Formats: sequence, structure tokens, C-alpha cells
Amino acid sequence: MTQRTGLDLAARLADADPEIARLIEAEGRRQFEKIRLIPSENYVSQAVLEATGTVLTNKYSEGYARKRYYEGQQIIDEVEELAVARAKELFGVEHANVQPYSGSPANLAIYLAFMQPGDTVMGMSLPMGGHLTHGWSVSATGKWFRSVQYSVGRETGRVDLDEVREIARAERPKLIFCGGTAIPRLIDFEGYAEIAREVDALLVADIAHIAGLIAGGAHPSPVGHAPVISTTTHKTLRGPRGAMLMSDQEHAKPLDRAVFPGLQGGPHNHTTAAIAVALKEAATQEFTAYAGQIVENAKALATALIERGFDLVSGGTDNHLILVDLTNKDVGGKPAAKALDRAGIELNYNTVPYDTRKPFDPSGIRIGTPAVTTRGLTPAHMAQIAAWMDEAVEAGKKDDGEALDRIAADVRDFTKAFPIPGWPAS
Ligand code: DSN
Repeated sequence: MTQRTGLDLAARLADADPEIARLIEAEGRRQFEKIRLIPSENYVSQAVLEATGTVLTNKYSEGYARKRYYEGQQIIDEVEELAVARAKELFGVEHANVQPYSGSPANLAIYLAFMQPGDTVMGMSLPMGGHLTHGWSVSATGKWFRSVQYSVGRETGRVDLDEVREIARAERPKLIFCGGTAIPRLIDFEGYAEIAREVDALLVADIAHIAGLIAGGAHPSPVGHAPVISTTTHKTLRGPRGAMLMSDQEHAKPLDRAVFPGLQGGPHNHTTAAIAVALKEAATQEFTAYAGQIVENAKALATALIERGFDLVSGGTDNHLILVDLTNKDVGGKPAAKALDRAGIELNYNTVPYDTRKPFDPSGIRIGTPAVTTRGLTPAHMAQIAAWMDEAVEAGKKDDGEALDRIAADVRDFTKAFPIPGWPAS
């Protein structure tokens, strides 16, 4: 008997729920016809898609492999053990937990494991490129803990470890986060580790954005510097939406207890299986080449944008991500992002360091190359993308819908040559 897959189910979905089937089809087309530059998004492989659409979603398995609270775990245990073993092997860590539902719950588990309410956490401030869960004021992590935040240099756009050290010495945080969501430069894990050691803080590396680059050798690893590491699985790592926590042996048990039973019930086993598949893919030579190509593409796109007068925070990129300050283009990030989206180029508006505008109407846009690299784009294509972006930003400023639609048509023609896994669904 052949294995039934998610794709077989697609045919049934069309009969059972034509409205949802039509929307999934439309979203597939939308993803296919756009140039997707959102740096935290990607296109997963057919194999990862198939693993997510399986009978594993039917099973409850609270607990961990060989220590569950429900019967019938003979197969699920093997799935989870495979995912854990592959994560340990790929990242070279002593311990991995593949159960967190996504990045924010994974980070909350770290607080539950190692902090008491009111303890001090130190993280990069959100508008400077950090993450909500690194102690930002509106997040539970900023409400229930005492949070101190570091920034980037006003002129350099880069983290200044001297400033980080100064704040750490003065505030004595129990936990220090490094990493974030809008950091275009390499993270100096060793430098953070020295500071954490000096003030006796636990260093946590949030590698959600760069996990795939680390796995593929295109960014230094935090292993050996940060005893605790959190990551999502769906960004550069190119797996399903999910997360992992990794650590040394010393921090393993409290982390596991914080995920379950501290914060979560049953793990999403279909996601665990798809994470295992993505980790297997990430261990291949092809993936190493992919990770390197992401960075090459980002550097080429950065150069092409600078040639067109775009102002890049920190002057460029070392990784997959580019943060553009549109102040000199005399347009806000939000109207620019909306114009670009109409023109077939999908990205997100974003605050830039020291932004004078509000977070919901900021000065910047954030772009990245993981998704277009998956589709096979190379540095040779980046000048064209920069040209379309330039035209679209200018057309948007003049409210020139016709010009935006013309670019979108050109983009649609262009993307036809670069298929995405899973669409059209066969
Ligand atoms: N939403 C993620 C991102 O886009 O970077 C961070 O949580």
C-alpha cells in the first residue's frame, strides 16, 4: 500500500471544503507570483509539507519519549527521538527539545526555567532589532520581569559590546539575550559570553533568524558560548512552523520541565516529524550551498540597493537580512511596503534604530533573501529586484497604480521560471 500524503488529502479537501481549498490554492498562487523578501519566511520542501499533513496530528503525547502520559506512543517516540538526535547532531549540542510550539513560547520556557518574576533580563530593544520576548515592555517578559535593554550605535547601526558590558555591569541581569529580528550583521557570541561570565548571567542565543545559516556554516555558531539556545524552525532553517530549545546538559532538565508541563500540553507531532525532515535536509551539502547562497544574494541585493541610493542600516549586511531606512527617499516604510506589495514584491515595514516615527508607521522596510534563494535566484538577479524596488517606491510616492501594476506583471513573468514546492498542488 502506498503511503497517503498531504497531497492526496488536497483532492479530498476540494470536495469537503471548497471554500478553504480555494483559499489555499489562491495563497499558493500568491506565493508563486510574488518575489518574497520577508526575511523570516521561506518555502519548505515537498517532503516537509507532506510530513505536516499526516496522521501524526491525531495523536496526543504529553511528556517526552519513553515517559508519556498517554498510551500508543510506539511510533511517536521514534519520531521525536529522531528529531532530537538530528538537532543535536546538526548543531553540535548536548541537548535538544523539539516541542515548543513556536519562538515566543520557546523563549517563555527559558524564563520559566531560569527566572523568578521580578528578576532582571537584558535584551536588545525591539526597535533596535531585538524581539518582543527579550524583555520588551508590552510583552509578558517586560511586564513580569525587570527589563533592561541595549541598543545599537546611532552612527554604526551595530551592537556596541562596550555598551552591553556597561549596562550589564550596572544592572546585573540574571539572563542576557543576544540575537533578534532585524540584525543585518554577524552576532559576536563569544563577546556576549565574556560579558555574561563577568556578571554571572545566563547567556541565551536566540538564533531564530540565522539557524539555517549556522547549520550551513554561513554564520558562526553560539555553541560553546551560549549555554542555552532558542530557535524557530521555519526561517532560514526552512522547516515547518515550530521551535527548538538547545542547551548543555546542565540546563537541559529545567528547560524540558518548563516546556512540559510548565507551559505546554501535547507536542504537535506532525510538526515534530516535519522538523526532523527539515533537519535531515539541513545536514546535506546542498543545504550548505544554500546557506552560503543566501548570504551572497543578500550582499548582492544590498550593493544594488546602495547603488540606487537606498540607505541601509549599518551600511550593508553580513547575513540574510537588510534593513532599509527610507527617510532619504522621503517616504514612510508602511506606504512603501504597500506599494511594493502591489508591485509583486512582498516585504514588511519595520522600525529602524532611533526611528522618529511610530512602530505602526515606521521609517524602514526589512528584507531578506532566504525565500528567493530557495527558488533558485542568484546574485545575477538582484540588480533587477533592486530596480523594481526603486521604481515601485517612486511610483508609490506618486500614487501611480498603473506603474505598480506594470511592475507586478513583469514580476509575475519573472517568477514563472522559479517554481515553489507544493504549488501547483498536483
Ligand atoms: N515574526 C518574526 C520575524 O518576522 O522576524 C519574529 O518573531
